[in-house]
Amino acid sequence: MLLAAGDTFRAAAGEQLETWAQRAEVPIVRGNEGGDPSAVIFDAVQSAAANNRELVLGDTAGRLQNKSNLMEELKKVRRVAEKEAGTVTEVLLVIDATTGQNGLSQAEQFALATNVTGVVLTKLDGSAKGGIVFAIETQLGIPVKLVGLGETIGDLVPFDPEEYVRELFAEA
Ligand SMILES: Nc1nc2c(ncn2[C@@H]2O[C@H](COP(=O)(O)OP(=O)(O)OP(=O)(O)O)[C@@H](O)[C@H]2O)c(=O)[nH]1
Ligand SMILES: [Mg+2]
Repeated sequence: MLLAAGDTFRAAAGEQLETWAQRAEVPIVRGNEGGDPSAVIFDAVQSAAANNRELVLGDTAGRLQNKSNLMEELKKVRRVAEKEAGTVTEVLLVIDATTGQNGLSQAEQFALATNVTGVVLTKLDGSAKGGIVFAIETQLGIPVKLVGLGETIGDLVPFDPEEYVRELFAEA
């Protein structure tokens, strides 16, 4: 595995991912702040291929789904990832549990742009329950794959639908 710091937009994003790379003991490829995220992903795929690393996990900057230039940028990331040795196997959309109904249109637009294969539902450790994922799964057919239950490395875990539903109906 290798991390690719494709969020070149937010100043601290590369730094943050660097910390996660150290925690996970995996290499990271970073680019210049404000640079083309696709270039970072391209370099990361090259580096992975050269060093026999099977998986590249690329981060991208958060964006609004109605900013068409930013959605084009995301499409380009996907195209460039597949240019040479790379194959895109998963495109994960991170949604936090406090997201309301606009999460559906968000997911729809991201799915159109990049063919999202799964949702990561974060912040389920808070009071929000993330009910928006029902609409995303039934209307768009995008499954939840991982959930976030906190801020440490062990807190991102595979989604367990039965446990989720049990928690949903548990008394507060
Ligand atoms: N409690 C809790 N905190 C979380 C969870 N997931 C992420 N966070 C925290 O939320 C904050 C924002 O996380 P980021 O990963 O920077 O969020 P992001 O979606 O990448 O944001 P942008 O890159 O700005 O789009 C950080 O302090 C994380 O540690 C979670 O599941 N539970
Ligand atoms: Mg981020």
